Amino acid sequence: MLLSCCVFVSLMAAPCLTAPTLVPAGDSSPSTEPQLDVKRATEYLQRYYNLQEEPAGRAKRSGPSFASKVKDMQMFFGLNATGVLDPNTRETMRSPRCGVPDVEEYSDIQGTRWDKNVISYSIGRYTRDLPRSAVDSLVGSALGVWARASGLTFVRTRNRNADMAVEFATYAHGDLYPFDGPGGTLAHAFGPGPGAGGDVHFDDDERWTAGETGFNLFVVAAHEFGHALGLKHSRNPESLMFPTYRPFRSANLLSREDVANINALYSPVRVHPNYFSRFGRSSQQNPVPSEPLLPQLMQNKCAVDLTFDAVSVLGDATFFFRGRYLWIKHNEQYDIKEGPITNFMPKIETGIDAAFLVPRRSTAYLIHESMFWTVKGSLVKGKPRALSHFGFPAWVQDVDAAVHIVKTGRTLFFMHDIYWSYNENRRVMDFGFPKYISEDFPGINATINAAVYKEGFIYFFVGPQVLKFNCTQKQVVGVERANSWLGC
Ligand SMILES: *[C@@H]1O[C@H](CO)[C@@H](O)[C@H](O)[C@H]1NC(C)=O
Ligand SMILES: *[C@@H]1O[C@H](CO)[C@@H](O)[C@H](O)[C@H]1NC(C)=O
Ligand SMILES: *[C@@H]1O[C@H](CO)[C@@H](O)[C@H](O)[C@H]1NC(C)=O
Ligand SMILES: [Ca+2]
Ligand SMILES: [Zn+2]
Ligand SMILES: [Zn+2]
Repeated sequence: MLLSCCVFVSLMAAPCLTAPTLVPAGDSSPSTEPQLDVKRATEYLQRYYNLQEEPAGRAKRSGPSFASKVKDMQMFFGLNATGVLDPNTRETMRSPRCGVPDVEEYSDIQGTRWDKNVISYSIGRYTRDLPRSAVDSLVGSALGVWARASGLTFVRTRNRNADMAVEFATYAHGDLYPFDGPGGTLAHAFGPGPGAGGDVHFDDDERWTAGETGFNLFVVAAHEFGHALGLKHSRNPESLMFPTYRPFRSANLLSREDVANINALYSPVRVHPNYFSRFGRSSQQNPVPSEPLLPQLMQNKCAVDLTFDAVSVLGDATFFFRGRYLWIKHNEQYDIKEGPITNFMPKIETGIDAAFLVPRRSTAYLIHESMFWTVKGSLVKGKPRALSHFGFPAWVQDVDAAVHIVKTGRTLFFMHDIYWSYNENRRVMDFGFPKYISEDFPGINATINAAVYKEGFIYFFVGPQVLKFNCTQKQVVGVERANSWLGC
């Protein structure tokens, strides 16, 4: 596992902590350097510049390889490549920085990336420096920096097997890279991969803050997540991926170089959706035929395995969509109207994947792939609009189901095993989404075809079944056949 340790390390301890050696200004001769500086410089170069340990018993640490590694380091930081520990070099070595090496052996991992665009993360052990909610929010914001630049989507999970497990730890903490107490290494991260891959560790001996004192968790986390996504250190001091810690950055954090590098790994424009849900691909119970069912084809609403694509209340009736066919059941009447969708809504010549009603606006929304129609009463208004209107990442080009929860003013959009929450009052996606469906709706563990909210319950149409879900109890409280809703 490759450690992308972005430890903002000052190998020389931060000045306020210890100042064991006064470095004589202007002294740049290796033979007169204080021993402590040489020792620390050696550790620094071993850690970040692949300086090999000298054979045991050799006291001098100033062979040609030492000098050439000093030069490597000086070139990385844009210093004069003198090969000696001049004051600028020592000062740079003292700067808090990321623990991930600057040179690699890493060249062979160039291009290491996640082979998916939905990446899960978990937050394990927290720090006591900040309230948990603040840690959650700063970590979420740090991921948002990369989500905006890359089109990647990050989903929080309580599962320990998350792709990127975040935790705070001190000294030895179960990997080969023990932390070093206050100062020095601030955090480190592993590049994409199974197991420890993608994991991010913060040194809890640092003082983590949300502001300008101590170390700003948002900034350090954003840098570490860069490594967890596969990025290496940059020589550009303007870049977030520069190895040393700098608290003040522009609002966006990312330099043009950072954006170019993440885009080189993950195309920001969706070309092929590459989403593998935890349900597995076989759980798609109702694949939409590429050439939809013939509209004129009568459907047997009482077939045992009948499934729906979308179900929504519209006005005083409930609409059931399947392919290009529609059943309409009036709340107060026994008879059911049915026929091709175009019979009722001439503008809609496709199937409907998801539908929801916002009663406050007396408006329903009918979604087909990446477009949606707005329906008032039973009248389709204007032209279809892009699903991205709701604030989805670019790769989301369809949803499985949607439901509006009157009580909270939220619309939930379900896709495979994740869901988003949209605030209809503020008309923005809620922070912290998407989330895994199974974590908030235990018992719903297969692709949701359709969902309806009625009298405090969400009814999930999953294949030929309807699961009645009590949101307070957070559990399925009943199961019925989907077409029992059509009186079968
Ligand atoms: C590099 O060396 C030149 C000449 O010795 C000096 O003027 C300059 O300040 C040095 N630059 C750095 C970054 O140390
Ligand atoms: C869903 O969960 C139930 C009970 O937890 C289980 O019996 C069923 O096999 C699961 N279905 C899938 C598709 O995982
Ligand atoms: C859901 O369950 C809770 C707790 O059992 C109960 O108080 C509540 O009435 C149920 N919700 C609905 C809408 O019935
Ligand atoms: Ca440290
Ligand atoms: Zn780093
Ligand atoms: Zn670690």
